[in-house]
Amino acid sequence: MNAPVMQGLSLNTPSFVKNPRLIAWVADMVALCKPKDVYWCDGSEEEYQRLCQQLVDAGTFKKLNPAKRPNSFLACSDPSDVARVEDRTYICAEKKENAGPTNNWMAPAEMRKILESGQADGTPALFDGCMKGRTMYVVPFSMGPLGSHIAHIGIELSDSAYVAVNQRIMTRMGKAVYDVLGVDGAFVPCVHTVGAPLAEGQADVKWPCNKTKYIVHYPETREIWSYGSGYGGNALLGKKCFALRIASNMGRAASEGPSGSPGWLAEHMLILGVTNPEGKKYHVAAAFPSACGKTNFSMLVPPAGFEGWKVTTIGDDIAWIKPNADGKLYAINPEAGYFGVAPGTNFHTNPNCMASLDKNVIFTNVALTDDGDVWWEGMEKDTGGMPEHLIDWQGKDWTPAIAKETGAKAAHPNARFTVAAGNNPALDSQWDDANGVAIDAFIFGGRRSTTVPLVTEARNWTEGVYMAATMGSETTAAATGQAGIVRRDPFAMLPFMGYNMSDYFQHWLNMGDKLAKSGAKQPKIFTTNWFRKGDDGKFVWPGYGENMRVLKWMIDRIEGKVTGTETGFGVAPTYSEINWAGLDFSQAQFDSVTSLNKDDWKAEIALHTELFTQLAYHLPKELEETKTQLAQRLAA
Ligand code: SAT
Ligand code: MN
Repeated sequence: MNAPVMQGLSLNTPSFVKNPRLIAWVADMVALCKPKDVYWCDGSEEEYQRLCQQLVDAGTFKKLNPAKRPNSFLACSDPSDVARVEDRTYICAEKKENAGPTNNWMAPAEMRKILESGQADGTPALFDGCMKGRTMYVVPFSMGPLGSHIAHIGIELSDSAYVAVNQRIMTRMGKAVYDVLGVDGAFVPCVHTVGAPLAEGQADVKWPCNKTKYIVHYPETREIWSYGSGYGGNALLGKKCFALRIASNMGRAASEGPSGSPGWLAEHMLILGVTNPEGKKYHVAAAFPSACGKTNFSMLVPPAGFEGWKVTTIGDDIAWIKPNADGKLYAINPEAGYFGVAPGTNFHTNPNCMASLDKNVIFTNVALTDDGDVWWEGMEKDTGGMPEHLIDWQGKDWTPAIAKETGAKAAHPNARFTVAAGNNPALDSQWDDANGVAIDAFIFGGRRSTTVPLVTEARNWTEGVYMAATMGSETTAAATGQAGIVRRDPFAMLPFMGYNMSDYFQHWLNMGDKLAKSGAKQPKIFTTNWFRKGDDGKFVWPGYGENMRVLKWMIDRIEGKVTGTETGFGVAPTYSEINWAGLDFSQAQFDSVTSLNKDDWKAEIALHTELFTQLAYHLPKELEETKTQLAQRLAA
């Protein structure tokens, strides 16, 4: 194939790229972004090593001591670029109402002027020349097993080698994607720039980025444009941008044609397998907001008292879920790796995760030990003490004395690891199954220090959708902004919803209807809250592996072994229905995490009303009705 030549720059299109639409798009983006060259990633190990070495030479990566952490690297970002930027994230639907009241919106034509074509007052487009002096990496990736009927392809163009190497871990990235794409296959175009063009001879910095940031989605044309950040979900565009914001649009659109198809769901959910001592296996998908323990739950090690039980990981962050011909919902993990929160992870909270991190890892914004290894807050629980000296994530000296005096954290609270799923000792044998796994139950869990009980089961699908829709959660360090503020986070999707939230609730209700009509057993829907605090301000529920006790109660409900007890807010376990073997947890403690306080619930329902007022456009009437019933029950 002849390589098109743009402004004297050859695209160097490799012979394995055969898709004219892709080649034309890359040529257009080269003309706009004006990189110094174009590099087509093939996803090979040799390429990964070469790019990592390049990042080491540039000072972005530090190679960790191979005797401690083989083939692993530490990147420390610019202190201004440490988390997702929700206030800079846009859903540019043609109509504002289709982005809905929970998303930032701008008309696509206006946004295109800012990003691509320049504004009326002469302000140049942000992407015009944004990659000057840098290489444009062409990163082909599949979200989901290559060729799976549930999977989709994306191509990310990025001027960050950090993005290219992270994408190799986080997605099925490389040459084989082009075979699936073929001559006329579809892909989601994703353009990413750190927004830091280099003038001739200008020295680079370790973590280039721009204080102006735009994370932009065009749902109708299914494009992603990201400007100014190199961090996480802002830059690894397969993750939240594609697998949630764009994919949620794709899944709903699939339900709208004349085919009568129910479409599919793109959810902020882990997927786990749980096998009981008799060898019977169930699959659970669970939605919790960012940095609320999805990775830990998906890798859970059953505690003492649960001999013979096994939990295995299919995914830790995102699920694509589609009804099959048998009427059941099947889920795949569209990702191939974990981009998990490091602080708080240790051999007590998540031993499988710690084992996953012993080699082949990219760490971002953790601290460096004097012997060339990594450290983060929480590790002292494993070693029985703080290290004497570290280099913190900002490159400064850190000692316990400095920390005490200044409050300085060695690792940023949103510090992350990037690691391949294959490193996980608890990886489910079906994690890569192109058909996915049949889901038996959904869990929706917020982070609430009060009000919401440890666990309840929705009495029916609609009540489950209501519970998910009205979920509240305290904010975490995963997004910029103040942590610890309670906000409504429907389905843990608030920052990731690609269209109008109420239409999404409707899509879930429709999905439930279609499942019921097909005669299939609908998955049960549960809510959890691991985070209730006592009068002393401490968490009452021990969490982590002990969450197995709640998970087993759910399985017992599925198997009809326990009846639970009706409460104002769903069906809850009685104390005696939980297996307490190996844990000292009193009835009084149990009551304190399961009690429903009338005044708290009056205030809570008022917040649901506030949410429904905000979401009034297209709000399903079933949810209003469910609210009325719940309010009556909770007041009784
Ligand atoms: O969006 S990130 O990938 O940066 C992490 C998260 O918020 O879940
Ligand atoms: Mn997440």
